[in-house]
Amino acid sequence: MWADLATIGRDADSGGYRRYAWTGADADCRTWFQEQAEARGLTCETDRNGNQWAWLGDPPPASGGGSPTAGDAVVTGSHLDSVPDGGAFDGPLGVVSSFAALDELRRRGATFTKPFAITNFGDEEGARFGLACVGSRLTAGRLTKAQAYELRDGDGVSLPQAMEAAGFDPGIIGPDPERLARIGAFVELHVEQGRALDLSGDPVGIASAIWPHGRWRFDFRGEANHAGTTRLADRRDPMLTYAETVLAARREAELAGAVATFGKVSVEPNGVNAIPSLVRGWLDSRAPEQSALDVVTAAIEAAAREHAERNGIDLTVVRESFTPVVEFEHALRDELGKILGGRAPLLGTGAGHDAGILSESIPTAMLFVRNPTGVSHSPAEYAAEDDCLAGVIALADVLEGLACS
Ligand code: HGY
Ligand code: MN
Ligand code: MN
Repeated sequence: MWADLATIGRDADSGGYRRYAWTGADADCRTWFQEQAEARGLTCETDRNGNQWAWLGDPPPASGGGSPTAGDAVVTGSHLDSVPDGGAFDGPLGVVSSFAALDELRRRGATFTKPFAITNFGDEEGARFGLACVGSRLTAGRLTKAQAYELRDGDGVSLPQAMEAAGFDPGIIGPDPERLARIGAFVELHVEQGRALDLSGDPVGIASAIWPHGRWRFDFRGEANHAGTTRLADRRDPMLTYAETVLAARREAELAGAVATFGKVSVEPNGVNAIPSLVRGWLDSRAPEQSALDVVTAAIEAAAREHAERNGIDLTVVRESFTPVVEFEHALRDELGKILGGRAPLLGTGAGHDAGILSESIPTAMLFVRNPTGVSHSPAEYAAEDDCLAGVIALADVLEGLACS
């Protein structure tokens, strides 16, 4: 299963993955998901927002099982899209482990007493359109159709245009409360994006919370000019203000106990011998509490405005994505702890997930699998096979405890 998926969307040079929403690689991942589902006799459907759901179907009445309207379905899954040159595990480990956990439950002869499904949520990384968790946000009603229609990729292609080109009808996107009302619990397994489990020596952990985090676009507008003939005193160079802002971001993050990253930048006209007219920088900032995140982002923007003022640069700042703090529901979190017999420590994370977005609508929980280096959003992302198998067994134990007799 893992090997079949591993070749999809992988860049030969970097070894990283480029599985962006509504592209060919995304379509190939969706085909892979459908094949895995159908090979297990699951009914695969794609919801109005492009998320894939593979249903085991309703348990036979004899088992006293619920029905899809009972609101007690147990769902597990994750996402298959990636950041640019992302690693093999972020997302796919959760989806592959879901299918493997079902195989394990069948090997155990477990009997489902609740409806069960495996999901692939679309566009979790927001690598193409800049907003994280588009598929789950739409379904949870945390992104409106109008807002989704405003999303553009770097080539100016809108989200609806991209969906249409991929054969999906963007006209039907929107909240899906009926679907969420069928679900009693959603559990997402994910590779840890940090080293807490490596430090504690545990193969599997349970999520306690997700830090509040967001993405802000800084547009620094200056004056294009000749790199060789323009006196320094006559320049309005936005690259200078951008650079000063990047340094300010690191300083303010250290002061606030937060993290701040300018990982993406675009320059116009992007010529070696031309002073830029426009530099766009995207800030990703996160903090353990909302108050710290507010402090650090306000301080970074204030520093940027001060430098812009001094350098004669026009600055606009737009918040493109934001996710408030997530405290996973204690009852489900503790149920997982009980099922795993205290073998899995609780840990927080600075990484966003679909389980975080859905947590406002339904009870959700997460399992983390040890990542020995903590590296993620990189081709170097890695998890040992033994730990991945421990994750599958833990997920099977959890699903058996939640959905089987
Ligand atoms: O950026 C994140 O936190 C997640 O990987 N989408
Ligand atoms: Mn990610
Ligand atoms: Mn992820």
